[in-house]
Amino acid sequence: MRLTRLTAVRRALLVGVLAAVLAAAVAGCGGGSTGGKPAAGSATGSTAVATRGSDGIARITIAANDNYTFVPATVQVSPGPIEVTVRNVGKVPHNLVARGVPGAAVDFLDGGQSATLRFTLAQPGSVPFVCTYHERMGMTGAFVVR
Ligand SMILES: [Cu+2]
Repeated sequence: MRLTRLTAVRRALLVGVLAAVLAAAVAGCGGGSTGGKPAAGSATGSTAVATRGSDGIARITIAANDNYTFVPATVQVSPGPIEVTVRNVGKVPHNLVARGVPGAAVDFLDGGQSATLRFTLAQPGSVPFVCTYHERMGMTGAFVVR
């Protein structure tokens, strides 16, 4: 039915706008912006620092959204253990896999779901992470270890 279809399109657009607003709000709250150096391949590049707690573990929450971006897309962290919470703030399922790091993978998350994983980034350098389902749409990011 035509009317239903239009409503669905409107809803999809609204969800997209909300996701964009939310992404902007998250980026604004992070306070970790380093002056507009977007991550490669990300239209809405954002940077945050994973601060290390008194227990020696760095923590960060990464949102995955319906714009097929991670927020933040770039996570700066010192070498050592890191606990990453991935939250799907949209409706499209996403995962997160850090390349070449054993155990650094969050399986498929449906909209509204989140998962936390802990792994170690021992060596300085850049460790890319992707949503394996949307990597080709630019849904990528990186841990910058230094
Ligand atoms: Cu995805």
